[in-house]
Amino acid sequence: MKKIKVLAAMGAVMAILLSCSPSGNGEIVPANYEVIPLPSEIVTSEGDPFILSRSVKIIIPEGNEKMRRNAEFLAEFLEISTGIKPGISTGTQENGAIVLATGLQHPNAEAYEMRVDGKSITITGASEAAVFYGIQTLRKSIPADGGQVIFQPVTIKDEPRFSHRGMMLDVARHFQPAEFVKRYIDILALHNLNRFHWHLTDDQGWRIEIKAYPKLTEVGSQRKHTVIGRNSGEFDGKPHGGFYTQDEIREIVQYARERYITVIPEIDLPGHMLSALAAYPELGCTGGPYEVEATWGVFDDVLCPGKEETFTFLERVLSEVIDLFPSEYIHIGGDECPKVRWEKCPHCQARIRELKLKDSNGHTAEHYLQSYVTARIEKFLNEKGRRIIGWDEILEGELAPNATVMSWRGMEGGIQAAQMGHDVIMTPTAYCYFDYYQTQYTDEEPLAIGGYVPIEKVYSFEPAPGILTEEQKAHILGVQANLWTEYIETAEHVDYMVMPRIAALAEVQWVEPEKREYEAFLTRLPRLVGLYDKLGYNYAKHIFDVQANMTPSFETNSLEVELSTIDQAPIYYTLDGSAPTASSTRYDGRISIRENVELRAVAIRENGHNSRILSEQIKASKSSYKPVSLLTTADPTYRFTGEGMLVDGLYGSNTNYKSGKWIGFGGKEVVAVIDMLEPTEITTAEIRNCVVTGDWIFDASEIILEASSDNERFTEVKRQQLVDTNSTHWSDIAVHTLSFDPVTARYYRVTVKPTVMPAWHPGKGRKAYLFIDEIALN
Ligand code: NAG
Repeated sequence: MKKIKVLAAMGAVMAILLSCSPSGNGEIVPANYEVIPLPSEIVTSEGDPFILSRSVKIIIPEGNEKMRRNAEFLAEFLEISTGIKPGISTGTQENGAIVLATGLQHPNAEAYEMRVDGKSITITGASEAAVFYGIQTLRKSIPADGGQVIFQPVTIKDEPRFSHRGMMLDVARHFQPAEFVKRYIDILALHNLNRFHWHLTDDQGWRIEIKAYPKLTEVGSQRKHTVIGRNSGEFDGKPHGGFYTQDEIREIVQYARERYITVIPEIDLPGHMLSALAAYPELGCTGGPYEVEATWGVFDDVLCPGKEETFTFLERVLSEVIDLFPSEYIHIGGDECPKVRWEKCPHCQARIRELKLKDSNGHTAEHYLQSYVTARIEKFLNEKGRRIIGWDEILEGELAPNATVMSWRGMEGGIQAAQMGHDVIMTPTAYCYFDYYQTQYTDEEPLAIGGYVPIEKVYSFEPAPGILTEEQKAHILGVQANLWTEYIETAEHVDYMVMPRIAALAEVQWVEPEKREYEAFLTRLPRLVGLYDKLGYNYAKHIFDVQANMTPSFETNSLEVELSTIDQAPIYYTLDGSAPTASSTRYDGRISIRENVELRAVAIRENGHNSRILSEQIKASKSSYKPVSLLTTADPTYRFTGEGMLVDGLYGSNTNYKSGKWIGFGGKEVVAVIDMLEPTEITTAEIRNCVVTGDWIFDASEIILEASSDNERFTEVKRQQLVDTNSTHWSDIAVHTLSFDPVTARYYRVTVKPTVMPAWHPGKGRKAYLFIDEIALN
């Protein structure tokens, strides 16, 4: 691909430009075709550029409504960015026109070509949808802040990698009005997404009008209040509710369709159904009473599949759903359905006997009962010409014959389903959960569910893992990200969680992996961000922050710190905790740290868009930056950068155990040996555990410190037993300091043992996870 060159012909066209410049300032701004998502092929050439003048027209084929709408979109987009609103006409090509056409012969219906020469811009698509993507490319190639745009001659050939390019929105936890949903669809369209997964029902609210069951919205769409924070036990005292009428839904489906986005509705069943149970308690195993849930989590009361009326209910609801949504796919949820009620329910047990369901292959009869529900609903929908998507729990028991699996708890479900010949949509939490934090500095963030999915992580996602054969990979229909809204109430907050991570998602969905390069993506991003500004979107600004790459070096025995910004803005820093300013030390290479310091850094920009201040407290101990080896292995998901994290002098500041500061071990002891390089006297050992018992992460049960001069024979220095006296869930950072008479040795071995989970906990009798951030010997 050739880089765009500054045109030699620029001077020659200057005079014409000045006369037709909309802003009158005559500033010439060349279009840049390297937009997000990056087109497959961009070949620029020499020659006269195309000049966007006030007289420009958009020409479309006659009698094609979709193409007329495409032209209207283009006219509107051009007006937003340049102030020029082209007229639209049908017929043959004229000089100075933008020509939109279908008829491109291409196996991919979403493929388009865009050609620019001195006379015209032509976008030819394999379908109207494809033309729309060409329009988006054209629109995004124009700088958002106006000026006189000139287009260098180019031939762009472009097609998406995946056919399912989705984004989910949960309107159950927090309802959003129809206008909001349309705005969300606009954001998807800007990024070339083509599937809007609409999570319409959940424990905390039923949001879709169903004529056959009016109480679903009368009762199920309203909750009396909402818990404050993360299930604090205190409530806000404000009723919350809302739903979409069928007319509104039709309008939204049409709005999305005009933007070539298919709306996939989700009715989450048989779990996450408390809002429906509150309205129709007879559909639950116990008969209720139930309430629309006001806290977050997974709840034991679910639909009763022992009763035939549950199926009548589901079929009637789904019949109305399919009348409203033309999508071939209907999402039927299937996630997080506890089986405790079914185990005790006479109706469910009778159904289990009737169907001769048995515990087998590691699944209980009740898991097979959920498979029965899924298969029965699938059959119902298949007969109506529709197909189902379910969360990866539908693999537990027996997978319904034609189901598509949405893999969220990792990639494994998706891999397994693809290997079984089923279609898959990848949406693993570690890359695709946009309700997770996007920075490690969570103290300054709006409250989120936890987790850590920075934009770089999203960008690094490869949805078709190498262990699949080519044939199996063909079952990966695509990728989507999910926005669950337990902690997200406003449009501004939605914007903030979605953008710019959706830009990274868009490239994962559209661009072939060999063309995906994070550094290059970052150079494209500021121009898209310019458009966000223009459109009034409240995107997250972390990308403009100072990035710190901090690695303990066992060669220099120091913490090597590298600072950077995406736009190479100058960075200034201090090490004494004072606020950095333009008169502080300017960063010009790596910083080596061996002592206790507070690093603070800021990027200063001419346009005033300075970064937020990065602050890192570095607490060096005698063991910091000394070679450490782990004799047990960390959990692959929570290993992050590995054993060096134990001696990097960096501490997790809160109980967000996915922040990359904590290293996690699954139900096994941690054994680490630190080589102090020379005999070193110590009198204390401090070990910190992150505890979140709700996530099966407990404090240690025992810590043992041993010393050795040869790394072979160790003698015990200190052993400390820890007893957890809590009888309910808790989360905190537990700090353990072992003190002892001075001991001198070169090698120290630290063993941290996990707890066996207590009787009050669902994981009782099993060994808990252990998370540690540092071993400090002093
Ligand atoms: C999961 C739940 C969802 C919740 C979300 C928060 C799925 C399929 N299920 O526990 O209801 O809102 O995580 O990240 O994601």
